[in-house]
Amino acid sequence: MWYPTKIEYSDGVRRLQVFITTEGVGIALVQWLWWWCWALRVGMVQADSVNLVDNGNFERMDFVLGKGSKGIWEGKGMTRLDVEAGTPAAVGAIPGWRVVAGGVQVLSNADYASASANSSFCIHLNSFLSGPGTLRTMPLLVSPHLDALYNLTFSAAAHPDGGSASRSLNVSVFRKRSLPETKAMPSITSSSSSRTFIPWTTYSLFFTGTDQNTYVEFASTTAGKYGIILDDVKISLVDVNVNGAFDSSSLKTMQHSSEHFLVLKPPSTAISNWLVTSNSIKYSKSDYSSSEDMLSGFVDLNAHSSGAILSSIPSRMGSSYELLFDYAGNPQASIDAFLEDSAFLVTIEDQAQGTILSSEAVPIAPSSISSDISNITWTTGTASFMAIGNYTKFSFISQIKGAYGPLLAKIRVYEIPKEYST
Ligand SMILES: [Ca+2]
Repeated sequence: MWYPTKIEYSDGVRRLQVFITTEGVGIALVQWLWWWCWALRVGMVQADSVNLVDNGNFERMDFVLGKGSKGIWEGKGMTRLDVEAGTPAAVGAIPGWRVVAGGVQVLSNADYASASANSSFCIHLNSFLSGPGTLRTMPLLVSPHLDALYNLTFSAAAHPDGGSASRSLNVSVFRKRSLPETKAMPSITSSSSSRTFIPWTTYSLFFTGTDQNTYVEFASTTAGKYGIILDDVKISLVDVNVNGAFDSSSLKTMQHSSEHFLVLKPPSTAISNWLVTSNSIKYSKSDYSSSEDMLSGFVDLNAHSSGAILSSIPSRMGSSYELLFDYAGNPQASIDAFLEDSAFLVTIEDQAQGTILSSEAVPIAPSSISSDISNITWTTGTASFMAIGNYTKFSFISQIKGAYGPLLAKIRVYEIPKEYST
């Protein structure tokens, strides 16, 4: 069951929307709403796997709670820490966040059931000393791309220990050189006094990027000692590519060779949504250092010689898209291999007609290639195109000879919406 509630905020150009789910079904329902919402737009989407909010799940803390702990800011009662604005703890106790008004509390799951099973901490947006508090992210890890759509999700619930029956919260998105967008979230009703069965709700909002520094703020608007508890804050690019991070595959176990990769030959579709089209490539999911998201996989376009991979996305005729891809040279390759003008080609074509929409030769400077395979420096490349059909395919084709070639990771495609209405 879900509330078909859609609340729109608009400043004329940018628009923020919220979809509300009931408790319990959380992520699955958001996912479902997500597909439902997007079915009207482009048919098939998947959120980017990278969270742009540093420490969005509040699991990294710069103190220790617990009996006998000796952290810098030791928690009162040992399982709770009050963090007040204007104190050193406000900018240090919760990495990636700062308390900019009032006070908040870090709560341990030793006392309070968290929003997800593997969570140890959540945040109470009120403190006993200051009442309502305001918690703000540091600038997002990557500035959201111009006109690309982003999804902000978070879990919230009423603090179970006491307080008013109805709790409220404002969520704001701040972008440099733009007016902030603030959304008053629908009130949360206190329905449980149990610390072990907290009815968490997952919220989902959308905003568009501006290529500028961006941060997000959660401000309690609930008076008193008890307000809303918050966890699992995530911001992801709305990505129309499927499995661009290469993190889904049919390979049940990664049986690595001594060189830490699997060789895939045409017509392998072992990496979900990707087809190996030429020669052979190498795939790794855990070794080397992947781009941004350590859980993602990556490929080396060369296994024995220059290989190629292909993927396809649903597209809308006349819509513009941006393709982003992270690349690097394999440190094990001979430097001479990368002296060519082009390390690999990125070719985008309409699937039905075969019309080339974009073709780009990407060089990799030998000086940019890391010497250490555990610390690869990635570069983000871009290609843009306008779709002319319902499906658009794109290929990455190595131009390097030999057994080590261009590495690819984190391939994302986003539509540049003309209008954000659904
Ligand atoms: Ca957490």
